[in-house]
Amino acid sequence: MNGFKVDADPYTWPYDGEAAPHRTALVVIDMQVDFCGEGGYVDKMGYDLSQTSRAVGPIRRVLGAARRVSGLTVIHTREGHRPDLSDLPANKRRRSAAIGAEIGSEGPMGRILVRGEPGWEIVPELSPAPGEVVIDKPGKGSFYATDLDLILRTAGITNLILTGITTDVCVHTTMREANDRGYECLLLEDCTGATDEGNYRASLEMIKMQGGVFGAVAHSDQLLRVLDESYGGDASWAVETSLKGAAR
Ligand code: C5J
Repeated sequence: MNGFKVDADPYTWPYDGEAAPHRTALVVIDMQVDFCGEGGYVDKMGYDLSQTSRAVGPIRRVLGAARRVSGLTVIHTREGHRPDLSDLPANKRRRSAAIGAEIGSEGPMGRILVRGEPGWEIVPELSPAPGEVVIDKPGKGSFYATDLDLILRTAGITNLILTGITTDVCVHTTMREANDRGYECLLLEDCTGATDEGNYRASLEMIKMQGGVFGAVAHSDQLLRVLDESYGGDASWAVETSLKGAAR
């Protein structure tokens, strides 16, 4: 199958010409109730949920398109800790307590950031489909203390299209980790959000400096358009949905 390239900033992605679907993964980072739903961790900390939940619709459209491209891998991640909190560093616990949302404490969506609790679940709109990879991670980066790198290398994946929340924390950490490991990364700017608008904007700028120090940034419309052009009708329903209704 032919590859595709995306009109991105500061360069046409990927750097080496075309992304073949079988060498590419869409990574959806931490789209959990705890980060974008009522009663979750971010809500308990008092941040504006609309800043993170705004990514749900655009990611849904991209997921729909990606699932129709044969050979393209979809990966979801979830941040969370074991119920006995044995994988929760003391400083992380202390900081969460300081802002009134102690990890492991009871909240409206169950124990905050604990695996298996309602708040830890991925929001229903973006539920993993059967066969999609789900990575459980105790930290901010998706590579730390997980088998993500092993899974990607075993599958021969070299290109990562990143989406998810939050832009300045788990998404940026993952992009930096991936970049250092040689993965070619593209972040979809409307498929991510931070708890602070200034941090969101700064995060995008940081990626693009120095010729794309961590990779490239594009709007999801650019990707949807190119998937439609490259793979025919497979992704066209998503393009139509996006271009007609996109709330940005
Ligand atoms: C945070 C994340 N912000 N998924 N986690 O604590 O970005």
